[in-house]
Amino acid sequence: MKIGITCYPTYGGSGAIATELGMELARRGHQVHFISYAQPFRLPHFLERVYFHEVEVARYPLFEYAPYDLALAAMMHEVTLRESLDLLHVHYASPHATSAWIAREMLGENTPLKIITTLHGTDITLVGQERSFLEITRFSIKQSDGLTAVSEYLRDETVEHFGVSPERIAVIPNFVDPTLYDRGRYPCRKGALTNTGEKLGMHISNFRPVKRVRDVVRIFRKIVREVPARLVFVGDGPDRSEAAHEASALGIADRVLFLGKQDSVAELLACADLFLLPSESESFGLSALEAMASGVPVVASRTGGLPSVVDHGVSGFLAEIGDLEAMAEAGATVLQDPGKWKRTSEAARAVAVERFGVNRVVPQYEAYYNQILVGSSETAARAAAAV
Ligand code: GMT
Repeated sequence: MKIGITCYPTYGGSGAIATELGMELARRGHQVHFISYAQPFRLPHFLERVYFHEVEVARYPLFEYAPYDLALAAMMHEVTLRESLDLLHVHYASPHATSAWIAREMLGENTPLKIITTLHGTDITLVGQERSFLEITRFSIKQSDGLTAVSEYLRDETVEHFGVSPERIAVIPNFVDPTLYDRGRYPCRKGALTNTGEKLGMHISNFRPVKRVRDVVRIFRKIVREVPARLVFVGDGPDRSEAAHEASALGIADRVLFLGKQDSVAELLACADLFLLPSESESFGLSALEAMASGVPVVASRTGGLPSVVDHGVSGFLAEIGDLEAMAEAGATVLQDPGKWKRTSEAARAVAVERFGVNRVVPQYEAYYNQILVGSSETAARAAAAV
């Protein structure tokens, strides 16, 4: 198959999973064309059957806002014609589903192009529901030939707020490569991050308000009263300085390290003893899954799609949003009890491999694509579920 993939190329779960998917599809013999304004951050420079098409937006003094959506549509149209793409798979509805629709309109009936939109999170729960975006998001996702959502929670939100019938949306979860996210694979350089005998807590995100990074610091402050530990933040974003400020205000700045954006996430997770994700909302929580594959017990909010990833008390711990006491207690308890830590770590890894392993999930996308090319989104959703 010849597949075009559009995603946000920057640090974030939707871009990460879109890129991992493209690379895996190429490994399975498909030809994959990434179309975006920059090279996706997880894409290495050369891979067989993988191509990158950079969208450049013309600047003109008249434009206060350069029309990226149109430039993207024009590039989708051009690449489809030149490379004879079978389908375009766009990740995150706005504006990608709209640009894909424009490209398909431009192509006309003589060049049939199927569009699949994967809904990831705030494209449905936040951005898409803003008044100015609601109608165009509704229109664009309904125009897609296929729709997938990364969790049942997100499918239900889409049905409720956008009036799409549930049968049209296939739930295909995010996935992880357990050979890459494997704490046994990397020599642990914990000494570079902690002192002897200290546990290592970790948080990885794009530091947007929805991640509640101040809560991460507050939870850690409670944990560190009971367990000698350090906290490592990986990533960057608008609330990074808030987290740093909170650490200073709580008198634990010397125990908190900010590494900024890092490429070697799997290697860092291999050193972690605990992963904290106290988000306000999370349609899935890819970073939690990557931590679990690395055998790291996760403490997270009971929100959105997280309960479908973390089984409370078995492969991690969940508490209500903002219940810092419960999250800290769960974290401190598992760090202090080696038997419980080992059981949780092993269960987390097992769930990641068995339920969300790349070889289990990517065939669901392939089955879905095949059905979209010949049938409807309803039959495609059933085909994906049958894999
Ligand atoms: O929706 C977003 O906020 C952006 C998106 C991203 O690009 O990071 O995150 C969403 O998609 C991820 C990948 O499917 C999920 O793991 C995240 O849970 C989800 N974020 C939210 O729902 C807040």
